[in-house]
Amino acid sequence: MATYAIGDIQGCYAQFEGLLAMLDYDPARDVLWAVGDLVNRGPHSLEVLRFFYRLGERAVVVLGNHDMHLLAVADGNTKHHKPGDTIAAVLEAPDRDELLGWLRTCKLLHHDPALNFTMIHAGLPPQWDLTQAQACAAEVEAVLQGPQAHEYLSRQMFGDTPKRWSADLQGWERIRFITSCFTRLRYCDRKGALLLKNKHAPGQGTPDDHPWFLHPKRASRAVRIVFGHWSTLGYYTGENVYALDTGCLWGGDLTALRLEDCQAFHYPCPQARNPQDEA
Ligand SMILES: [Mn+2]
Repeated sequence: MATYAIGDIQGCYAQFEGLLAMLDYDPARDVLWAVGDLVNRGPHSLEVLRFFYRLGERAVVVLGNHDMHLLAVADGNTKHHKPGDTIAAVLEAPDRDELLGWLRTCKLLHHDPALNFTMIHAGLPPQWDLTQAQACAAEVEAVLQGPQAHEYLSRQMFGDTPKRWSADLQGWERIRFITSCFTRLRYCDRKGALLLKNKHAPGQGTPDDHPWFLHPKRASRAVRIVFGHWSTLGYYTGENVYALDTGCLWGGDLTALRLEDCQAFHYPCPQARNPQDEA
């Protein structure tokens, strides 16, 4: 029995199947974790969603920005629909409500004490320890599964403010800040404010761009974290984190990390998307 954390798949179902074959994955024996962004930009989001949905408790998925985007568009938030989106097959599928209903029950953070691993899609602000991160994730999960989900998905979840954590944040500002951290964060400045526009590889920005996991005052340093979202970072280990987005979509690899012994597996992928086509 093994537990494999899989990097950002983004609808690249054939490459995902290739990786599973490389792992000799057996659904009767093994458990899959996915760091989110199951869907969009790649060609086969529907197949990826169905695969994880059918695994039930043999899989753990945390939500990424593209998964949230799918939920928002499906909820009617078409003004955020982008020309490069490849989610139409999901929206038109006969089982869409089942799949999207399941996706809404996925978490923003998963913590497994026995494996000593925590999984998120993007990042944590330096001020949060694990307890704070778990509490914040639960706040957004409750909104997504509760009566305010429509207001959240249609009007409140998108936006780059507020940028700085305060325990006193309230209402939608608080929910939006938490969403930004878990689904979009790569960099913070020295004072711990989110730099959500920055997508570059480490070392290519200004000296005040701190990858969230390198922030000198990060309160979650004692926690072993697996995450995705950052294709220009590539496979990275250090500071107790494992970054698994290796740019499958862009002709890089699709990566799995076996959590029992931290062995990484990289499946080489043909390019499914040209970065120059991206807005
Ligand atoms: Mn992402």
